[in-house]
Amino acid sequence: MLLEGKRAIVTGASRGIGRGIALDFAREGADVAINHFAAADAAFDHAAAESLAADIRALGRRAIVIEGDVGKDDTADRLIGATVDAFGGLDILASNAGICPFHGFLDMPSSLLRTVIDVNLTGAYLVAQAAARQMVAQGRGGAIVATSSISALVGGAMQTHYTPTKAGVHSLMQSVAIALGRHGIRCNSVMPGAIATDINRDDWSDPQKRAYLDSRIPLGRFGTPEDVARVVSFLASERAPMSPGRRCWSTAGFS
Ligand code: NAD
Ligand code: RM4
Repeated sequence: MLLEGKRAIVTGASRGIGRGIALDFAREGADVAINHFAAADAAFDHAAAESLAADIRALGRRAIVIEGDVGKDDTADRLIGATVDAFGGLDILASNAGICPFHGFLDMPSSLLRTVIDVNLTGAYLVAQAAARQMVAQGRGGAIVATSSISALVGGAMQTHYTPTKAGVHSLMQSVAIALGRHGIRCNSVMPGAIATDINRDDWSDPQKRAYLDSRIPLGRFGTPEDVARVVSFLASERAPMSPGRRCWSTAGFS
């Protein structure tokens, strides 16, 4: 197992890619704190997080659920505090929470722009900072892996609020890798291509759109959360001892 005895936080873990990461961490031997937040569908999202926690416990690992919007100032400290209380420390952060409410550019409301930046970029910053403070205090190093996106490199007409946050997440990992290297904390981002989750359900649930999108992907299919999770587990593990912040991984090969 790659992560035996490690204590991890995964943000945005109730569904999609985060759920895949949390499950893979547990399969690899880690205890997992599950963060999630969905104001519009809170009960459904919470039930999904609790069922993930049950799946992780069934694998013989510890799991806790911490609901909270990563874009709010007090969430990061609460998340790290609850994890340390439950597991006795923190070794790995998978900073994965993100939203992409597709919208055109010319009529983008500034409130939507600010919400996406708050969750995707400010949230990633605050959680990485709080996690790093804990890891530095423990003095045993650690690993931070953030979910960026291939969209950070190629853009998207309906994602003008989103793609700059994903470029920012990648840049954040490059900078914190430099800031934290002296503490033995490795920081990376992954840049997934198209992964079939709730975030893009409108694309892949329409058969015509799906066929078009599949045909544009060299491997001929959307990626899965597990495709991304395996890369994140590797980067979080001691098998990636010299991987500070300069690696980009695209799982679905989007062009
Ligand atoms: P998803 O909609 O399936 O899941 C989103 C998760 O984030 C849920 O667990 C939800 O509870 C959580 N969340 C939403 N807002 C939150 C907030 N304010 N605070 C805390 N948690 C919050 O989406 P997904 O596709 O799994 O996306 C996960 C990450 O992967 C995002 O950062 C997204 O940008 C990135 N990504 C997705 C794709 C893709 O094709 N699906 C590709 C590249 C990158
Ligand atoms: C991702 C990537 C995917 C898109 C999601 C919403 O970063 O661009 O293709 O479906 O965002």
